[in-house]
Amino acid sequence: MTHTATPFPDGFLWGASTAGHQIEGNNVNSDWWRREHDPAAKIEVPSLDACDSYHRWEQDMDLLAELGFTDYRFGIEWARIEPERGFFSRAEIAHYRRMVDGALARGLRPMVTLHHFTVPRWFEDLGGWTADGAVQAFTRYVEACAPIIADGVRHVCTINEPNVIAILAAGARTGDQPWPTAGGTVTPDEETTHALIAAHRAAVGAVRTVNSEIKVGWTVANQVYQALSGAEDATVAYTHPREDVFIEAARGDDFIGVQSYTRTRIGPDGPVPAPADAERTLTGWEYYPAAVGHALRHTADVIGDGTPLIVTENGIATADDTRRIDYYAAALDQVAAAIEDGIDVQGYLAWSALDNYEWGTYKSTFGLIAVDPSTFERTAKPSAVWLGGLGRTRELPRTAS
Ligand code: IFM
Repeated sequence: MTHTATPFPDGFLWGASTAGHQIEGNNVNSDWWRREHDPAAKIEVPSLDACDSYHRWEQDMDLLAELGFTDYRFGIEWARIEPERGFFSRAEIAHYRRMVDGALARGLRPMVTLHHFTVPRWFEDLGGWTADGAVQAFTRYVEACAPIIADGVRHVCTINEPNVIAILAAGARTGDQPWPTAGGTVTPDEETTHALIAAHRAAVGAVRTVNSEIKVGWTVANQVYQALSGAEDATVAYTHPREDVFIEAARGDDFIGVQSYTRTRIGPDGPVPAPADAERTLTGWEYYPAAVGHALRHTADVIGDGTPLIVTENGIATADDTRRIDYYAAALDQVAAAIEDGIDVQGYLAWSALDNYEWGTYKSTFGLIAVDPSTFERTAKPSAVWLGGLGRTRELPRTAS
């Protein structure tokens, strides 16, 4: 499809996403930091300094704004804000408030994620999401974040990829599959699923109490489950606990975040590998930029109540930046087509702003901006210039092959 005029409506969010633990460095009080240093967890490399964005967030925001992006999604770390149960750090709250003000000063609209996979060690020690009082603990943390989000923050994401969290919880119990790469077969832990839904609902209420103008929602990982012939019913059954139950739980929110990277084909017995000749990215996933279009349509279908959608993550891990541009061009074509078909898509935020810590490795480079691991020097890649430039024109320059 060729798009001549801009398909993107006024106010459309154009940005890049990050997560605290993946870029800040030294998130020492978190469960992930502990796991990274536990030999039994068999994590390839620890995050250590990551991109040192805890200290260099101004450079990151300068770059994104200069490139043409108008929106920046970043996470705040519960483990920093509440280092011990019930003790809240005013200094860390002030730190994240400075980030919000810093984004606004640069013309970047901040989208804040309250929880992106990492929890304080004390929360894990209490038993995590399924422990008594977990939902209340999360809600108290959200309430403590009021000074960060009360003014100037348009969008708040409560919990990132709850479906992945529930899959990881199930995997941790069985010792299975440390990371739910596309094609993984672990069924999300049901108790964790219920706890996360309750935590989300409570957090939505808490955020609305802070400021009823904030748009609040959560961000769901979409694996784009595609039925092979004869496996239609099996695919519906497979998809529901892994994805749809989390989309349904977003009904009535102000938006739902849609996050997709690749597809997963389902046969009568479950996931089948990508075709042998498929191009694969650095994560091993099939190169499949059409994923975002499928994810948007599936989400709109399942939620069914017209809740606005925002692409809160989409991207590719590759060392070939030309291929990254191809991926984004083809993906944006899909986003434009969904909008033209009447789906209410209100923004597109690429994953990720920076080459960052991909949960155990630095090899899977998703970034628009390269980060030198020793000096932390940032270098915008051609894809960043290209995608940021679209933030100014809002016109798709070409249709990718
Ligand atoms: O890096 C992750 C992110 O933390 C959550 N969504 C998927 C990304 C790529 O794997």
